Amino acid sequence: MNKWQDVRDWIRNAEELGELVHLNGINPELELSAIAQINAKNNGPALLFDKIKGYDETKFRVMTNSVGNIKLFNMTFGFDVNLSIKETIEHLRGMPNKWEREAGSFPVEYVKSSELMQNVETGDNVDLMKFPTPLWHAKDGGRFIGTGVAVITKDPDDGKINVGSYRAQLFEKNVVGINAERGKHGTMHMNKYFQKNMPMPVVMVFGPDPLCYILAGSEIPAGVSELEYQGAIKGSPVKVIKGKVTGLPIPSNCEIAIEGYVYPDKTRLEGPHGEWTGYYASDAKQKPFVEVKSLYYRNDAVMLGAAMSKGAYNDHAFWRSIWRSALIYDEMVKNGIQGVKGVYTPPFGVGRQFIAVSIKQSYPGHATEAGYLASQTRSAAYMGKWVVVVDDDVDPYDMDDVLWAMCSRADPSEIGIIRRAWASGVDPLRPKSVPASGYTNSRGIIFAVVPYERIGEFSESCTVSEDMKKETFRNLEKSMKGRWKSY
Ligand SMILES: Cc1cc2nc3c(=O)[nH]c(=O)nc-3n(C[C@H](O)[C@H](O)[C@H](O)COP(=O)(O)O)c2cc1C
Ligand SMILES: [Mn+2]
Repeated sequence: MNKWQDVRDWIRNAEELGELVHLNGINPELELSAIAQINAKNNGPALLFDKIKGYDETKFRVMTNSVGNIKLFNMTFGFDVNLSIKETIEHLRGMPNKWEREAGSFPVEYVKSSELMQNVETGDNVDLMKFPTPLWHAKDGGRFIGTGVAVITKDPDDGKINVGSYRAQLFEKNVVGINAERGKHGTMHMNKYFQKNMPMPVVMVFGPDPLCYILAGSEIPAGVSELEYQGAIKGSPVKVIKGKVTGLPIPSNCEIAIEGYVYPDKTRLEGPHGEWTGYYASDAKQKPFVEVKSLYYRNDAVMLGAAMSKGAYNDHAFWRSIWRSALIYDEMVKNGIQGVKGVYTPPFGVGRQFIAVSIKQSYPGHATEAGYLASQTRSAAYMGKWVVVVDDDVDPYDMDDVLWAMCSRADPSEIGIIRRAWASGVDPLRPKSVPASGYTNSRGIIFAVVPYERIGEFSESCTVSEDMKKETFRNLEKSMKGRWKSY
């Protein structure tokens, strides 16, 4: 159960935890993004940019790094905030399946009004330029108002609601971009409307609560509404307001939302925007966009921002890493892999491109089965790159340990290769001559395990024993004046 109900509550909770820092006078052009990126890399606190340079007369704010460390992750999900990364992943296992099953029992609850309606603008009066919208990267094609964004659409055939995070460029006071890639649920909806030659109604939430942001940015299966899924996590339905223009549900606890339409015959030049791979993946392209018909915002509204960058500098690298580790772990166990001791896909791979799997080997071929399967689980299949299989004496949550195992137990000539796997056009390795629609990539499976037939005769590790490490750490931690972070 969450203790917080809306973004303001969430901020208070984060403050009580000592996990929120207020910053004033920051320039929204590049400086804000630089701070957010460095803070992400440091697993820092949530940042609330209160008085933003050039917007002094307004009280609008931007929050970044909302779920960039384990305390904030656990607070956001309503878990015990003292769980470690390993404990959180183990605690989380099984829950996504349960939430998925239960989502249907938590239909949204319609409410008549909320603080979101404190300010309403419609038609020509809609003006998104009032908000301090950051310039995230030096070579971005413009400012992006939708980064920590939740985009709500409805399947025109079965009426199912989807929430996805698709970036939105700020074009004009009432025109924003929508960049949903192929295969995304929002794109599937859009294609259906366009085939019927109908405009697609859309809601964009620029200040969702951090859990809504996580779910919008997570691959929840098609047909499961992320709003109902959030209800299952909370144990109570998400409250929504029925949009006056589109009839779509708008989370009542959010800070800024718009309603509008995307038209089948209209496009604009969108991008480029620095991506999660750490590159400007593509040039500016003609894409559909949203004509905004109404704008709603709370007084002193908080926009939720998310800086895209390389590896661990990404806003979403941390939470995606935890979330996906648990999903892959579950799928491996469900697929019958025995003796799995841990699965971790660390922030530097943005929860996609590097997976460490620890197993207790119990038969020849066990490591091969675990490594190949981990790479092709549903949760890891898209845009993966490396899987490293380690033995159960190696800590998969500690990259020093994983790399040590690679250095000492992996034989590079034994690396497994999977070809023609599910990739994305944003992969910087895609040659320009290959269209995004036809692009696949390959995977490397590194077996950093003692070869099964050599277990028992392989050199023994001379490292101090776990028990003695633990005891020594406990005895001397204080004398070391905080310089010893772990054992
Ligand atoms: C901060 C952030 C930004 C994202 N930007 C985009 C984007 O611009 N386009 C896109 O297709 N996916 C983007 N994603 C990934 C999608 O949100 C993710 O694949 C999600 O599952 C989409 O929802 P859906 O599965 O309901 O389509 C982003 C994710 C995050 C966390
Ligand atoms: Mn979805």
